Amino acid sequence: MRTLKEKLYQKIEEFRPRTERLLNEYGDIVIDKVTISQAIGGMRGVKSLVTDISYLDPNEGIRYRGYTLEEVFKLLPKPKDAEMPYVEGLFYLLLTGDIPTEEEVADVVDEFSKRRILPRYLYEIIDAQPCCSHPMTIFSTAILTMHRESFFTKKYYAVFNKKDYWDPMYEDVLNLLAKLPEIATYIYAKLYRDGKRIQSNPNLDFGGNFAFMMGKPKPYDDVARLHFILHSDHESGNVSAHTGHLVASSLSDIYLSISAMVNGLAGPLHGLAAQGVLQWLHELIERLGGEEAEPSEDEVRQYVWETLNAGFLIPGFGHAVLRKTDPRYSLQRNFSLKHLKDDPVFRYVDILYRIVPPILQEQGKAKNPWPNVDAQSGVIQWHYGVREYDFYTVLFSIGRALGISANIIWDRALGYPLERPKSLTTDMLEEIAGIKKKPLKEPDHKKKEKSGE
Ligand code: NMX
Ligand code: MLT
Repeated sequence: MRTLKEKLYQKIEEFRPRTERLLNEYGDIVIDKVTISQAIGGMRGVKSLVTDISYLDPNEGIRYRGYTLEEVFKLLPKPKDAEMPYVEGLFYLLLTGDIPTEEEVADVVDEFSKRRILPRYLYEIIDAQPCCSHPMTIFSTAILTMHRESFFTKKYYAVFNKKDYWDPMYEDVLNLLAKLPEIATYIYAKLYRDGKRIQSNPNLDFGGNFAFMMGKPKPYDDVARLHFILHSDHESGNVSAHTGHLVASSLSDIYLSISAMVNGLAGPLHGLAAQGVLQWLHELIERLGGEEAEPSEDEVRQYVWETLNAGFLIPGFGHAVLRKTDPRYSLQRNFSLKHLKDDPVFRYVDILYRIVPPILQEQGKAKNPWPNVDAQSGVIQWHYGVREYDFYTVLFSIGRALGISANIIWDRALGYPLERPKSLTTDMLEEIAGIKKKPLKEPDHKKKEKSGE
């Protein structure tokens, strides 16, 4: 059996000529045009990034390496007695495009297990964070601090062949990913469990070990696997993926890049919405009489309108690309219907699922009125006793790091250059729009004549 790294090397060698040919023979072919509203409006829809790891169709949702999420969950190998597949198998798929065998997954499980131990200074860094720091800040800081461990950075300064950049990047990625569950659960123990940490179990897989360190019995191992796999990638244009890729494009190492990715995810319009949903839900539940109350749809409807009329967003709804219910939402909803149908908070989520889209349509602002991934993820965590919703985006980050790291290894393998788009001024846009004339520049010889030189 070839290891993941050997398989990846072969894939990279096979793939390189495709990128080289496109660049050398078809580099001038136009793929898109850019309008003024796109330039001002967050580059929505501008086709200017390349990734082969996932693709987001507005009406179908995400595919990883060409597979729909349903296929991914069906085809990837699962641990014994588990409902959800190995996270390690997902990482194998993202990196190579192949569904791994049981044996190939076992090899990656072993690789992660060997690399999971944290350097001592990380505990000190986490312990030294000031009171009330948000877990995302601590998570990002911890990852950033490990920059000193980077093989990529050390090798870069020892001068090596650009074609080999992916190799130390791969080593850094595996070292970092293996440690993320350890870092996250230590932060969780420190912030919410008086520092009472549960040591990891080296015999468990990524999801199983995470559940073990969180102190959660089955089926939380499957909850963790489902969560990490669902959040791993969403093509390249979202803030976290784009940030990770952008920072790595300056040949920053994986620690610098993933720390930056975490910071992008920590905004309320992006991953922090997972926390925002539960916060808002609890305000709603309190207002309507608590978890045991039987809320009417009309009462919930009124609350949604009040939120909108006060100028706030409905967290967990809308999307910059999707134009239908996020399939990641649907998969989590199916899991909830199976495992937590009678959970009082899920009952509210279920009502919102029905009533929010027509309200957003009636309001007429959001281009996509349907729920996104964040509208469902928190309630599952809440049900299994992870009730500190500040922590939810850390879980999102662990998943997202898998996809972005895979992308960054391929960025280095294909020699993607420094990212550097061009900016314009508002004057220039007005000139392009024809509403302002280009000021006539006085020729230099005229200026000299006037000044008598
Ligand atoms: N509630 C109220 N208004 C909304 C919502 C919503 N859920 N979604 C969009 N709008 C508004 C939006 O604020 C904008 O208003 P204005 O013209 O006054 O600025 C208008 O509708 C048009 O926005 P869109 O073009 O539909 O959305 P955009 O692509 O700019 O943003 C989101 C996409 C996801 C940022 C936006 O839908 C949103 O803020 N949703 C709530 C936050 C959320 O759930 N974020 C998580 C996204 C998924 N993730 O994990 O990253
Ligand atoms: C994501 O998973 O990154 C979000 O759905 C946001 C996006 O894709 O724009």
